Amino acid sequence: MSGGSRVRAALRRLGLGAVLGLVSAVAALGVGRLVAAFVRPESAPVIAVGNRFVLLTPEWLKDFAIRTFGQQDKTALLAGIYLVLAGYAVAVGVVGVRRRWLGVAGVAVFGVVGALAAVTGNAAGPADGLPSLLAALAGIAAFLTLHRLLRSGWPQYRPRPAGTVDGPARADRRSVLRAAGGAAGLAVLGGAAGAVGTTVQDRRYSAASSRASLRIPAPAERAKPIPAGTELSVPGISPWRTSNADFYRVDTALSLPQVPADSWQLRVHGMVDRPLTLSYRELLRRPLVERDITLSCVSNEVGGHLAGNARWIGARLADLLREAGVRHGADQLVSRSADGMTIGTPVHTVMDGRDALLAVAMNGEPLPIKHGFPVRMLVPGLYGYVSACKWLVDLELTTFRAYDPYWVRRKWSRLGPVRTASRIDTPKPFGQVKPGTVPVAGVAWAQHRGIDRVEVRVDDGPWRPARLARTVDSDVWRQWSFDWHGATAGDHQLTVRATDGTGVTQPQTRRTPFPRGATGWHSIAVTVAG
Ligand SMILES: Nc1nc2c(c(=O)[nH]1)N[C@H]1C(S)=C(S)[C@@H](COP(=O)(O)O)O[C@H]1N2
Ligand SMILES: [Mo]
Repeated sequence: MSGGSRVRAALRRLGLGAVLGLVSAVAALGVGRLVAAFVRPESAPVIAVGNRFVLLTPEWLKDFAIRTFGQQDKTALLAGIYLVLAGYAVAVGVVGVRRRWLGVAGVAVFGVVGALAAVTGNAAGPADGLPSLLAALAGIAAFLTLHRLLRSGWPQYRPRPAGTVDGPARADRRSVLRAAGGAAGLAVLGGAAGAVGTTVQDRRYSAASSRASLRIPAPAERAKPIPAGTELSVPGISPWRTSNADFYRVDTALSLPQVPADSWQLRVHGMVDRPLTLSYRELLRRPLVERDITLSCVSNEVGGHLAGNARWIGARLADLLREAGVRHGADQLVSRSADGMTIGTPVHTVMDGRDALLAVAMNGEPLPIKHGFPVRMLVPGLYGYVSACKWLVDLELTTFRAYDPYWVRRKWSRLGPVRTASRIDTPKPFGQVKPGTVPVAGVAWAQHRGIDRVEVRVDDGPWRPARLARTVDSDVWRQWSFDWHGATAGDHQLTVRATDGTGVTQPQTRRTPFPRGATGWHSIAVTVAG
């Protein structure tokens, strides 16, 4: 064979292999999705592998993903999985063009990996392996079908008796058309299976209709009135109340747990005198309170946006625990979610009179699905990872000695009181401002201790007090503003620091979010126009 024809042969094999592999993959994934719709959405091969990946991801990689992709980290992970899968499919196809059994083995390996990921996932059962296994069978069937068509179109890939060499590499037109038609047909079939699966899954699993048909009763106790002057009108400052659309989202769920309200149950058990089970109706019949509470994430970097303030409606958690009768010695409340998350909260923070809630509404609507529908926990003053379990289904009274929840097993701190934080919202980092008086403003939070003072510093100048907005109570963040007078042309640095209600000022020392929350002052560079 000449050099040119060898390259052509290699390219042809690559092309045919890619079609063979990718079409088999589409068939497999489509069937996997379809079967998963009848088992459990989390059992679909790609979702199962993704969830497994999230569970196994070391903290540094997760940190990198959140820093690089931010709130898009899940999209990035799924895109990564699809890319790897596509590469694998092409490789299996290219090898499989010549060696059929290797192609079959390649698809089988995909099925086994998917099935293993699925059955070892959170809250998984043996049936979770089914979608991946049936997906692999469909992939193998597609592979063999297309393989036969390809071999009749391209005779050079037919098995040859030992000792013979490649015959003339002429593809006959009719067989080539048949092969192309077969590939297109199989891809369409796979895509259709996937589409039907998605539709069925939305019907069978979506909590959207349950959420849409709900009415949250008026709370027995309204939120405290918001004093005039709580919200400042400086352009560019974070709104005092964060809309549901803008509220940050942090969780490990690749596919959102779908828990219809009428099938929701909460079990309260463990170190209690009277274990109990609560339905959603029973929960709504309890006296509901409405509260403004700021929630923030331990993974928030200095100056970051993983914090928000919302108006919640919920039942008091302390009352419920009192009814169950917390036994002496129970110091950890472990909450579990429908997707198998475990979160550990110090019992005394729930019982000490603060507004620890089983929340059902957020900013005037039933909890959005991504924020934990139908019920989530909230404990003012604690980071979300030790308090704010979404899609809550189980509460167990236990001890810190007896049990390490999800994040603690990943070496995050057992206790997660929020650290005092302050952020400059305006001007924007590296922004351009006009000389003269520059409005500087932002928010500061130290939930349950409150914010007593915010100070701003220009370059290495003295700390000057910012104006503090009024506040409802210590569980919500506080807006602040500062007029920077006499801003002169050139590059400058603005720095903010806050002092909490106990008189402690934010330390300058920069610490990473891991393992107990970031510290340090938020500082931005701005240019004053000449
Ligand atoms: N089920 C479940 N609940 C969860 C989490 C999670 O991963 N799964 N993450 C927690 C973390 S780390 C935070 S900061 C808050 C974020 O709540 P939000 O997404 O409503 O802002 O949810 C908490 N509750
Ligand atoms: Mo978090």
